[in-house]
Amino acid sequence: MKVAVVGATGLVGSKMLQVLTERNFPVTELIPVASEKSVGKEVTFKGKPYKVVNADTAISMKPDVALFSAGGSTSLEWAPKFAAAGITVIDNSSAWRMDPTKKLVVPEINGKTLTPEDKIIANPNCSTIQMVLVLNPLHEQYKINRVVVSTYQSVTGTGVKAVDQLMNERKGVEGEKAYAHRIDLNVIPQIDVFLDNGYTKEEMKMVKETIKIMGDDGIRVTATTVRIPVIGGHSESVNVAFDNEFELSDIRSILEKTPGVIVVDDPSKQQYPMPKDAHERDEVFVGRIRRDETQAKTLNLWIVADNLRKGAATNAVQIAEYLHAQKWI
Ligand code: 11C
Repeated sequence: MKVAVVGATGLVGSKMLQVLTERNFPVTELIPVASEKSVGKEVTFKGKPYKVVNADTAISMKPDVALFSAGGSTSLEWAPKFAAAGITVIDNSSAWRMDPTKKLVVPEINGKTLTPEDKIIANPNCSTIQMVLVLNPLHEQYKINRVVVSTYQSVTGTGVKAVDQLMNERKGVEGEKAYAHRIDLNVIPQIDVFLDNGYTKEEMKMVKETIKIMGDDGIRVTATTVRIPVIGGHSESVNVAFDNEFELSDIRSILEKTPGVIVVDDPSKQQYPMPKDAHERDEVFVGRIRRDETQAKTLNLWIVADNLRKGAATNAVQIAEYLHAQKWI
């Protein structure tokens, strides 16, 4: 299969190449695509060098599928052109997520809603993916009515410039800044831009994407998203109110049986999920499972995942795997 990766030189794009290799996706030819300033550079995939091309050239090379991670404006401009040429696009930007004509997919939850007619498929935001993977099986059993989430997000969610800012600050070296504030030895309660309602765009992504993926607008979500000086993954403190009563032991066993989720929850051994352990793993880790003692039918959870993997590249490749298994690509 010919696979184009649009934004191949970015953090998520490089992770897509790594995940395609690790999962043995049947790539016969890789088409790395990037902005004009990277055209002609080489990208190594499975030990072979591939020249970076621009989007026009990529379309003329007729890939079967294109994984996009080059930002919203590139997706808005180019995804329809790829789709019009018959190429299925799996888009990691926010450009198409809330478009009612496009599916927003976490394969384990709503992969089955896909059809061969879906030519632009949206990959959700990283902080949403890891939360819904854990919440969905609990919603099916107990019906969630409200979620209060606070995130602790890795600088890798911003990109290479933010990782450089953190490392430069740590070494005391001057350099380019990705954030308006110092990030090392600090916490920034702002991810993406502020909207008119006082929430950030990242917070509202968690609200709206959760409802769309889980297919239930009765789930009310309120979020505070925070950047912390960490690299391995995003962490989330999640308070979940259900319509129905639950037993903690049942919650644990539902989560233990959920594909892609690993329960790490042994307070007696100080075991709980942490970004350093989730780093470079495809699974979503959940722990600190306990009742909210202030309110009936309410649960507290701590959820951690590598935002570049299940939060981005792995989820996109899993969508491609699903399409391939259906023989649609
Ligand atoms: C962050 N969640 O950690 C963002 C990055 O809509 O795909 C991903 C943004 C998106 O900064």
